[in-house]
Amino acid sequence: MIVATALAAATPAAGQPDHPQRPELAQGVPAAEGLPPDVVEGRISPRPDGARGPVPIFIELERTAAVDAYSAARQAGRSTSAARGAATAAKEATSRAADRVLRALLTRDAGAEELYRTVNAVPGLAVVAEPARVRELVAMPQVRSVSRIVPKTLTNSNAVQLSRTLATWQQTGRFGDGLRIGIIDDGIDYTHADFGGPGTPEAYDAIDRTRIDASYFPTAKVVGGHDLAGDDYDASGASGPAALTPQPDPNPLPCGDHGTHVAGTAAGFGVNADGGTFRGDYGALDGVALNRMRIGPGTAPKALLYAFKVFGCGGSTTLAGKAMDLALDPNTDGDCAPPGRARVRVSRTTRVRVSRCGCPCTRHRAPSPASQRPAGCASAEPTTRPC
Ligand SMILES: [Ca+2]
Ligand SMILES: [Ca+2]
Repeated sequence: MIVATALAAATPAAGQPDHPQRPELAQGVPAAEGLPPDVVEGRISPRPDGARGPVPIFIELERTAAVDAYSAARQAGRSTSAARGAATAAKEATSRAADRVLRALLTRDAGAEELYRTVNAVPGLAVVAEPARVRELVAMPQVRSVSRIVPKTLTNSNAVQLSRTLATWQQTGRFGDGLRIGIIDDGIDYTHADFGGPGTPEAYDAIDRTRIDASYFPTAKVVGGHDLAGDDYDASGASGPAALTPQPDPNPLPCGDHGTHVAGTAAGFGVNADGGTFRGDYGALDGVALNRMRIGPGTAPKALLYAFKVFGCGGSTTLAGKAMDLALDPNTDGDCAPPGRARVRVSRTTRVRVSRCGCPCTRHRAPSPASQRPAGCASAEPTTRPC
């Protein structure tokens, strides 16, 4: 099993209405409003040509970036102090150029406003202005280029393109089949459509958070897990002394959506534009199809998930170590390899590889007794594949 931990502050509650047009759908991952495919594939910045303003525009300046000035000084054998001085001089030169360009812009467009300046990576000036007036500035020697600033939105539909996962799927035909991923976080909303659930707040709200309802959990995607914390748990002390004591239960349904987002990024099926679970061929997807999806697939969409809930509904946790221990044997039957293939890193130097047939994991080269081997395991399996 691959164990993913993401111990960050929990984000707003799952199960809340998530889309103005589809209030009946549950939220867990931000809705997808993908970038145009040509922008993603070719890194093409839309030009200000044809845009009607005022719009946000970045004016790249014909000056030296501070980081380049610093690096050049160091490579020339100058001291760090001298390099800092070179960087400072570069910043000041950029600022003077920005002042001059901004004054020129304001004489053409009195309503133009400065958004910010950049000096370290790319010397530039960001403004909100009429595009036609900004284009006139390219005649100035201080201006290298102008380009529209593309507003960014919270989305994940392009993630598998930007990470080249889509190309890998198409080249290898592998989608995470046979892998299991343990999510150590604030739980996984297994009712979410990204995991094949109903995808409605009603389903989320109907569940007793302290017990297992077999009609909802485990699922074909979220195949196991445990709530090590209980909803009232908070290790920070801010919620009072009673909250310091975990109240474990078998149901890892989360209060927030952090673990759900992490799980979706790892192994979510993806959600179609109509809110339904994507059941198609991942290898046949392209940028256009991904952009149409409400939630893009995870990078290993056919992997299975385990939810190890270590947070309450707020605060902090000290239970991650317990979760990592449990991840080796989620169903606590002493067999650390559920059927399938698993790989667990248990220390910096020891890698445990468990055979595909699910033979008992052993830390030694001695063969496992036949009585401990699941039916179908080759008798020599543990000896030829020591943990
Ligand atoms: Ca619970
Ligand atoms: Ca087990």
